[in-house]
Amino acid sequence: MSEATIGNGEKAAVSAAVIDAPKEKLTKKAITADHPTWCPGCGDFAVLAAFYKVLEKRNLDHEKIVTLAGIGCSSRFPYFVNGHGAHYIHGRAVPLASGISLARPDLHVFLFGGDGDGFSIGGNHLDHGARKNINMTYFIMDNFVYGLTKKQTSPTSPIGFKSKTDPTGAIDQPVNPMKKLIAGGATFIARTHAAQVPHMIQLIERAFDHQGFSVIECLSECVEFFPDVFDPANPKKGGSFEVIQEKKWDGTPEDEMRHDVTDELAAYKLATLPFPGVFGVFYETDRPTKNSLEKKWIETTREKTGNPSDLEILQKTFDRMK
Ligand SMILES: Cc1ncc(C[n+]2csc(CCOP(=O)(O)OP(=O)(O)O)c2C)c(N)n1
Ligand code: SF4
Ligand SMILES: [Mg+2]
Repeated sequence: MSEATIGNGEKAAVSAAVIDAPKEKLTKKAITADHPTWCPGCGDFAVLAAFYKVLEKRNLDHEKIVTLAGIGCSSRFPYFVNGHGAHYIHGRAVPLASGISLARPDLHVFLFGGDGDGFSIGGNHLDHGARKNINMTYFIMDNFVYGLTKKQTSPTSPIGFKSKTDPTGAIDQPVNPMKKLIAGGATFIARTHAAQVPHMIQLIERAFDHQGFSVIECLSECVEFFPDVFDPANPKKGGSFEVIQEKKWDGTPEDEMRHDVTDELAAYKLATLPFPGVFGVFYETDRPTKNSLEKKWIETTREKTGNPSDLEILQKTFDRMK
């Protein structure tokens, strides 16, 4: 027997055989769960394929993968990934993911959801996850409609969109996800398209490598209730997929024109481009995560109180409640 560190820093006795076992390669077969129940042609299939690819490529420890979601077609995502996961309350996935990320910083927390889940009922939670810079990778499948509930106007539906809630056409100004995320304080903000699998993979990997609240908005077509809406950004359907050229800091005159991802105002300017806009990383900055700040605070507090164990703290709390 030997010792291993568990979540709260305490030591647990584990069999040496478990520690020394060679790590098995993470295969697509191992991470695939149920057969996806999306409509044939739904953009979300491509997102799932891209995600599988990232997990395989990064060969993450299988037992450390967590996928979470709210409610919606897109939020069914965790069902299709063989790992820890939860399909949670509509709009409340960010708080759930925040708790898991803060309590178990050793886990890889991936959050998935739709435009309704993230920008409507969950819009407030999105802002707070962003400003607190809680470490997670949040992938929003934006189809400009409520798909699961069969075609209601969503916060990203364009003005004029006819739906069950706006039979004569939407009249409200849509949310601009990039602007919302910049203003909210997210530290990694990017945009992609479900018809661009290599681009999605690249962005998921960058978001995963980023320490903090990283969010990707992905235009993912609902073929059932808003077909063809993203064709203007799909070269296979006559559109153009314009990728942000990031600064290389190589001192060349062309570099002057390229985008500085650390420049918040430049990111905001990109976000004002008319639909379908541009794709890639809009903004990335380094700011301490709540995970690291909280860890420091917990350690300092523990030191001041004689380094009690979790069990002792719990016992004291119960004693106080008596
Ligand atoms: C508290 C609550 N309100 C409303 C609903 C009904 N509801 C379920 S999914 C959904 C919208 C889903 O839209 P979106 O997040 O865009 O996901 P999509 O289905 O388009 O992928 C709504 C309103 C619910 N399940 N719970
Ligand atoms: S209703 Fe739309 S979003 Fe839902 S599975 Fe079907 S195509 Fe996808
Ligand atoms: Mg939607």
